[in-house]
Amino acid sequence: GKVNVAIVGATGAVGTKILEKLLERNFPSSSIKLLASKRSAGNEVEVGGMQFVVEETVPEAFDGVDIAFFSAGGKISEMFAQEAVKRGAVVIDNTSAFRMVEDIPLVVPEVNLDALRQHNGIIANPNCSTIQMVAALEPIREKFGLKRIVVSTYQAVSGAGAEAIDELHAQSDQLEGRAEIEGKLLPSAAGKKHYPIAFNAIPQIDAFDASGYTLEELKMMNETKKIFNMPKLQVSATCVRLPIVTGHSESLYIEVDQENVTVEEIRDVLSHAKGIVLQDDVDTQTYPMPLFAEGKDDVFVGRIRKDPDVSTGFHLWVVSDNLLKGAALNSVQIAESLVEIKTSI
Ligand code: A2P
Ligand code: 11C
Repeated sequence: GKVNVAIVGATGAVGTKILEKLLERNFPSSSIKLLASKRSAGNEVEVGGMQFVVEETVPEAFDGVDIAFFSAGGKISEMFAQEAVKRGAVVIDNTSAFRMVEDIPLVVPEVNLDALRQHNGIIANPNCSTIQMVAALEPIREKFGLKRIVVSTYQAVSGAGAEAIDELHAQSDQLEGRAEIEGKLLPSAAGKKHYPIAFNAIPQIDAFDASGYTLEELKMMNETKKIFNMPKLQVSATCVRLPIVTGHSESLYIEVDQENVTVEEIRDVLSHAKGIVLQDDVDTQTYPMPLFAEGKDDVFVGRIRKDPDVSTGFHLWVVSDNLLKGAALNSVQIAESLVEIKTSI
């Protein structure tokens, strides 16, 4: 049967991409309802020659909905996700609201598709930085085992939403008087202090925890253990915001279980993995960059090197469009998998 879909946060940076991906991939929907705040209710949206009218997110909006994508922030998910489930929808939540709840699956289809088979109506989509990292590491983990990850990220502003994109553009337009550029939103909208992002690198994404890590860093650490189902995996993250519109980059140091693994063997497993594109040839200066990953579905991997000191250690550079595989595409792939599972039983 056909599926009635709703997108909560449909006017946002990720919501817009969810609609685009549903249409582009011919998702078997019979209707798509665009939901946002009261402010946008009544606005018309045109995508792929189709007209949509945005509606306010209210409990009754979920009547008759089969799959509801949520990407309007954790608070909205907390307010409406259970409501949507009560009215018969399966929720695919792109916020951090439910990711670490024990009986809620946290899914990257290439990694842990089986986790989808048992759910109570809510499925969580991981953080964008987590998704591209686990997608790149899964083929390596499967073949050689994985003991440790140390990751540093170089994250684009679109991860912080449409307003952060506007802020980067506005600050970039002030090239001349850069000393006076004033941050209003980043690094964390809810925080007390703001710094300019144009011409800067901010080593803070989201708020700080008592441990000294930021919430973004803790998400990467905790979500990775849950997705891999490896509570003992050693993971540490440093997350940095850069003046890039779209495309998160990550420098990964990993230690595998198996001894004597070669760079060639790692390249080989990655080159055969679905959704991964190897861009690794220093002779031709071929390596992933966010500018060229924007708008693409894949996770790009390059700069693969053996650590000079640790025999099981390797370094990699991983780049992906944070709004696509990091968010909208992964959510739509979860929905496609749900439809497939349902029709196969
Ligand atoms: P709106 O455009 O009406 O404010 P982003 O992640 O790019 O910042 O987008 C946030 C998304 O969440 C937007 O679609 C925004 O809609 C939506 N949103 C914000 N507040 C609410 C709310 N109270 N109810 C429903 N959606 C909301
Ligand atoms: C960023 N990764 O780039 C964050 C945004 O947990 O879904 C995603 C927040 C989340 O700012």
